[in-house]
Amino acid sequence: MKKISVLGLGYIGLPTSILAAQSGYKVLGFDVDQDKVEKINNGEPTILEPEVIQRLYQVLESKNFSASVDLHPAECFLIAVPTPFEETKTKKEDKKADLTYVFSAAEKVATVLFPGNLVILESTVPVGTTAKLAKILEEKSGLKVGIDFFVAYCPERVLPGRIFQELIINDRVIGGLCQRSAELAREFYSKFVKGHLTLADDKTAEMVKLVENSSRDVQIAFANQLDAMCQKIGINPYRVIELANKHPRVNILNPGCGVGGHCIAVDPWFLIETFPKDSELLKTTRKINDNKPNQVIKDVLKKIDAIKENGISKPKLLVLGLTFKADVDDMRESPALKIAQELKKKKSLLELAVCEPNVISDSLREMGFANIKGLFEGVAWADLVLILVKHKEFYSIKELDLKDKDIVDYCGLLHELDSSEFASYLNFDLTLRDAACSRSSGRAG
Ligand code: SAJ
Repeated sequence: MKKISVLGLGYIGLPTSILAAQSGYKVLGFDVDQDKVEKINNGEPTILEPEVIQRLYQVLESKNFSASVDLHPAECFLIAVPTPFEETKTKKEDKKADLTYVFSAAEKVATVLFPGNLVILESTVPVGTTAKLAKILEEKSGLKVGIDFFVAYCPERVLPGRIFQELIINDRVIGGLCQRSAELAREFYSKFVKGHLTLADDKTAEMVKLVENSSRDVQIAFANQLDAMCQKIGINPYRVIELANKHPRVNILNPGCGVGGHCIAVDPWFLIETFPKDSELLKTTRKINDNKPNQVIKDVLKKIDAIKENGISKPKLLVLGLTFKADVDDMRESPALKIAQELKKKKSLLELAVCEPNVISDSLREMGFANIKGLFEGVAWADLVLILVKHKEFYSIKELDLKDKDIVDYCGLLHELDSSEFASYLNFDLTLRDAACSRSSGRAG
């Protein structure tokens, strides 16, 4: 295999194209977006990710990679297009995968499919989609899968912010429609993946991807419920988790302000769609995690009321972090953003400022955040500090004078800063613990 075509030049397709090109393949990246294609060919990456600029420049220079809005024949086609929810479905329980992009990519590939070709699907999809994709390829090309051409499913597992590293080192599962399909896909990936490549069937690989993200969702929901329980009795949930995790077979995740991004909050729905009767736990999980931002808003408004009772007529609220998780610039589906936007509407109750070091101020202003502050200036200004995302920049909050500030921490930053011997002692000393709770709504530890 020498000539590869990658369909969809987004967060997965572009870095995968670049790595494949760096490992010696001739890669043609295909995308329907002319503007994106032009930018990429000019060396301007359309995703924000460490290493992408240098690597893109290198593969354009070596002429191993170029992007196009036309698809040409190749030996291997890799499909990495988005699979959002169907737009028409409005009811929460009705969320279904929209496979339009996957199937139109298959139709496109069928027009240039030749005997001996391999087609790999990487997009996250409901179980059974790879087989449907193979059917479309057969119908539109007149060729036979497993005889004339080969089809495999190989889900990605990368974390934004570490995409290149993880594309190289992570183990992967390859689900072939037949043994030969899986083996050919392994041959393709083995040129640039150092992690172990395990072969399976297509349905198993599809299930593995959905189960990975769903299990994380369930675990976060458990942490979020545990958080609610601890708040009710005034103990520190992060401390409880830290201590419980000292058990050799316990590994509880962290409570947060909600679950954002395009994966964890989406993929469980693809299982619910296929297995409506066997997914009670997943439905409950989605409900708990989706409701967490509302819970945060309620808590903050209570805190605002308490501050008002102490004589400040319009408390100043500083929100730390707006992205969907720490140290990324991605605000799509961000619970922190949702919380800040809702609180911004409460103009008669509070004055709001935001601090988000990963996003340029112009973008924040476009979203309607007029009051943008740096960490030091913002903390000095605020009566109440709401920590929603654990960005590395926020760790320097420890250098600031917080004694007259109210702080509500929804990501465990203060607990991390405080996990000294003294903080551990707090949990055994009720007087000290209560003092800590009154300063930080029981969250600082
Ligand atoms: N979160 C918590 N508590 C935690 C961990 C995460 O509240 O203990 C929240 C985050 O703040 C964020 C959301 O969950 O809002 C999701 O963040 P994440 O870091 O768990 O995951 P993603 O969406 O960035 O990436 C996930 C990863 N999947 C798993 O860890 C099982 C990644 O490996 C996948 O490649 C990616 O989904 C994907 O593309 O499917």
